[in-house]
Amino acid sequence: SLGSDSAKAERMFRLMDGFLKNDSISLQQDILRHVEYTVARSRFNFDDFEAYQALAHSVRDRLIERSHDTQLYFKRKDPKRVYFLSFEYLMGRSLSNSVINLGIRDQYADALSQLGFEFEVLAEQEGDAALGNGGLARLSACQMDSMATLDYPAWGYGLRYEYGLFRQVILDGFQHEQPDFWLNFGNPWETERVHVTYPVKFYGVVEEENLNGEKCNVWIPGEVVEAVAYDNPIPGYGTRNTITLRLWAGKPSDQHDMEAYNTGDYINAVVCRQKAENISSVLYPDDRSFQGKELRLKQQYFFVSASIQDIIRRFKEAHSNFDEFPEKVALQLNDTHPSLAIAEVMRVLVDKEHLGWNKAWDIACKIFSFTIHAVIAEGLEKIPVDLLGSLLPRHLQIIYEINFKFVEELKKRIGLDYNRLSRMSIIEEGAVKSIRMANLAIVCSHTVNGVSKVHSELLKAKLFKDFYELWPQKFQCKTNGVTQRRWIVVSNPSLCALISKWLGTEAWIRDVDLLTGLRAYAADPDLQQEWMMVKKVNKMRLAEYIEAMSGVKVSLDAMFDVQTKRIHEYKRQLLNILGIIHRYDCIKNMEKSQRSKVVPRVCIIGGKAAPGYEIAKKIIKLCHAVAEKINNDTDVGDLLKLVFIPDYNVSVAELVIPGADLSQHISTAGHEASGTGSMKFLMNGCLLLATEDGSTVEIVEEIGADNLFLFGAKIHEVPKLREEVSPKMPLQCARVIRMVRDGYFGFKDYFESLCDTVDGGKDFYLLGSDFQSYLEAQAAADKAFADPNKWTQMSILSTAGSGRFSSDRTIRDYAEKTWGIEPCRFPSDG
Ligand code: OAK
Repeated sequence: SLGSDSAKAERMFRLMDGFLKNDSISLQQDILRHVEYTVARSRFNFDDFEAYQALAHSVRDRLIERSHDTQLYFKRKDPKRVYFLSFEYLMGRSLSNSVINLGIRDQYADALSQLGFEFEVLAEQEGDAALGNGGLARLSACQMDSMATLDYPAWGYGLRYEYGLFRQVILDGFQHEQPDFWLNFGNPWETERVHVTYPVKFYGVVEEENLNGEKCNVWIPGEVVEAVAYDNPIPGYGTRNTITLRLWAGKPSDQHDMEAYNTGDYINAVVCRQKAENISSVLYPDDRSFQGKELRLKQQYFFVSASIQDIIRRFKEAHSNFDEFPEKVALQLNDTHPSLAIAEVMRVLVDKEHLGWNKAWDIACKIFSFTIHAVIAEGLEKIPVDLLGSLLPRHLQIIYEINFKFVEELKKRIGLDYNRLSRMSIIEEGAVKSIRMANLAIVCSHTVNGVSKVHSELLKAKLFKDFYELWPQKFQCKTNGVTQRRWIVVSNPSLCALISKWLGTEAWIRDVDLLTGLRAYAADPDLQQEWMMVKKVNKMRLAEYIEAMSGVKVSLDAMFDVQTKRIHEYKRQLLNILGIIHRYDCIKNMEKSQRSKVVPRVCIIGGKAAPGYEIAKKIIKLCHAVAEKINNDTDVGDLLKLVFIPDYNVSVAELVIPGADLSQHISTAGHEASGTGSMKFLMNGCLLLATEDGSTVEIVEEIGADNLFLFGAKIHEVPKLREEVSPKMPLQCARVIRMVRDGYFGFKDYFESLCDTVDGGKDFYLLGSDFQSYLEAQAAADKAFADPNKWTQMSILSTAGSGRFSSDRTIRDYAEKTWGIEPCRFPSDG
């Protein structure tokens, strides 16, 4: 007999021969075993993709071991946990990142080469997990990596979209969207937890019932959908801790369907079951403009309800008294998208746990924190009351109740200032009565964070001024950061090795402040020489990719000037293109003898436009039309090339960023909440050409204004410039716009409305007034590039100053100042 539990465990451990081993033979055996039994191919005959699948499964086995250890350890220690609720995650590929964080990349590379495969080639087989749009979503992914690495007891929650962000296909220079059915070939990283499912209710009515003499609300739903958990392991670097990103998928609920079957309409009942899966089927591709769509609201509640049920179940496993809830649980709202969680927590505590309103509210106010990633009021989510009332009738009542109590309290504090009361109310009156999700989040959260210093100040001075005056202590700043594991170690192995060599340690991979140690060698000719070599190799890799994608051959001696990010008017890709036209025009009009003085450039632009964003799509087309003209002009040759990189995503970014000499972050001041792309370029020793917006202001503090190229109006100057009745259009800007209007690049009529945004009298994004200063910054960049040693020194100083922009710093700050959690490290270095 097996006897006691520990004897049982001991025997099982022996039967499995301990943990998986990481020597070369064991890894080879594991990979072949997965070829034969998981992928079900013969181990004598399998291709690169099948080899990748087998490899991924063998890595997954190791991740699962660690994630079991971590969860058991958390369970035993029962620390306060943070639950990170985000509607979007841009994870990209997982293979390289996982083996690097597990510390067994070289062992795998060796094992594969013994089998006749190359690690890098197999890693290329993996598709991106693109369950998000842009900055906010990639930030969530970076922060998960930091939470795991810093041993925080954290969980990520999100939605398992079957279709991620659309694939961008360019036809004749126009963007077309194609579905990204990323699960087509299976997803080796996830584990479906068939037993971790929760019913999620929708529609129906609320009835008052009498429970032991007390009135109580009972929600009788009209539809129930089951949420099933898919767990994705997130390994930390230099630790055994492996945390979990739990994504929910929709699944038909048997409970609800019984009735349909009983009515005899079998076929219809089966067809209806399919509807459940639709909830998690597709990611909305608009990253800013908000539309009050029912499916979107359904997605939000579905994800929130399943997550809250899961969190409460875990709490109840170890505790019976909800007074302890705030000591054990922190809930982080990543923007307003998950803020229905507030109403849901209240519903569960009041209607199901019968805690009473005041006690429930007291608990809710202690657990929620909220981070906002937007700058302008128009982008904030507003849910029409009618929509919410029909989909979630009980939640609407709860939000009304929260608002009623809040407004009553407010009246006591500020008196009957009706304008202010109506601005602060969670309910917006008007043609379409709606719920202001940001107001709901602020009222309940103990902390409201901005994502850069200037953004946090803007929130206090503008967007949430009224709330700041009421609750100044709630408002904090957590400047964004990115993970150096993904953005240097995985994507730029040569730079990684060079940094470790000169610092004499790899410790910077966990302790990124050590990068400042590079400052001492910034002028060292040997380091500079090696640094340039690394950049050259990365430029070569990028040049090959550009040629393969666009057929354009580019010179490695040229400055690679990159602007890759979502296409938005405020990000001003149009300013970049107008600047390129100006450069082209100058070269064309130059004496031939002068041309040798021109610093050659390869201008690279990439990014997706939201499918319904017409102006952004025109910017993409203009880029292609200009590229067509320039790249085929023999007068210009290698002095200027323009390429658009299609379908920009995380894995393309990993290739582009290390190969960039210069990158542009040129939003109209006051529009970019933070910007995180700039941080990735900075880490990779790329010089920035930027406006003083978002986190650039802090980058300047770190590396000094001499080490980047700043230009343009400052935040406080923008309102005044906008007020000018007819904005000044400098001659040079007017001239390039005229070229577009005159059809120099074709598509005359099509570009008309695009030109109007600049010279049509409004120029809201101030391209005209910033144009001159933009050209000056570009000229300064040319001048610096012409002196390779100077440039390389600036490049080294950029990397050396990038430590503050690691998500490790951001996450430590959140843990200490917002969530009140501590590391909980599995006691082994394994
Ligand atoms: C997406 C959807 C709704 C609201 C905001 C976003 C978003 O992606 N915002 C971006 O978040 C990044 C991370 O904080 C910031 O760096 C960007 O400036 C901001 O635009």
